[in-house]
Amino acid sequence: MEKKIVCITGATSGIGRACARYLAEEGFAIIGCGRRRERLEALKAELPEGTPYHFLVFDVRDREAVAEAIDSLPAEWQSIYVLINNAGNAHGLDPIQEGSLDDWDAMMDINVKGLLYVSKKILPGMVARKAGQVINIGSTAGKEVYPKGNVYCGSKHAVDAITKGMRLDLNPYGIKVMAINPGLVDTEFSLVRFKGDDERAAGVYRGFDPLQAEDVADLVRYAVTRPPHVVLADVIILPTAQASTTLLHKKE
Ligand code: NDP
Ligand code: 8X3
Repeated sequence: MEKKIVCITGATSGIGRACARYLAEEGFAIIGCGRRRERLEALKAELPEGTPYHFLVFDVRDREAVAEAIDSLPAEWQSIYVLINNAGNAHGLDPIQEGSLDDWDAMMDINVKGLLYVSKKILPGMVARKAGQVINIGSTAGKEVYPKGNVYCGSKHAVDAITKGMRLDLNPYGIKVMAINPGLVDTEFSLVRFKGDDERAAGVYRGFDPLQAEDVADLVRYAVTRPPHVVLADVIILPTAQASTTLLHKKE
């Protein structure tokens, strides 16, 4: 493959999907991953004509499915240059004493262990080639904790620590490791958190101008196109109306 290859988890929606579009415009070949096959099929039509595109359908919670999917890549798709660990969601928003074990499992299994399963398959190739870039999509929830955010914040604090650990361990190989930590982004995130409750999800983004997925993708594009000696190690991106996870200036 002449073009550099980027592998994006969670490319069926929101930030991951916008990253696929923006990085294809930047000349990357795209591997899109997710569980919803029809959305991965449809993504091809959203990319600039002629963009090399391959998709992999798997659940990041299933370590064997992750391994099988990455192993199934045709030879010309195997040298992944950029890995964007983006797949993830919040599930529920409850005080700790009322939290659901299923929600907790989902967040730790997807946001933390899923990121590790995918990384475990892709990082050895980067190490062997002594080249690559990893972007972990963290969150302000990985920098602060907010009421009822307990386990989601825990999962994103884990991503923060794992990113730092990756940077230390991959440093001898010249691999860039970056964390991009968004505040409130208007995607399907809240729809998933509130289990399909459209009205409650829409309320999260009402009364201020939230980030759009494209704002985050624009930062990802900037990050992956820096010169070889520059790494955006740890960046927070917020909507202007947001000062912290708990302080948001909504219009009257
Ligand atoms: P979306 O719900 O729009 O997208 C989530 C993506 O993750 C989907 O493509 C989904 O694909 C994928 N995904 C979820 N679960 C799994 C799974 N088990 N296996 C494989 N893929 C999975 O939300 P966002 O775009 O907002 O979220 C992307 C990332 O950004 C997440 O890590 C989130 O924590 C983070 N983030 C979001 C913020 C926000 O306010 N929106 C703020 C800060 C960080 P599919 O369902 O097809 O499998
Ligand atoms: C998503 C941002 O504040 O909803 O990570 O947790 S928040």
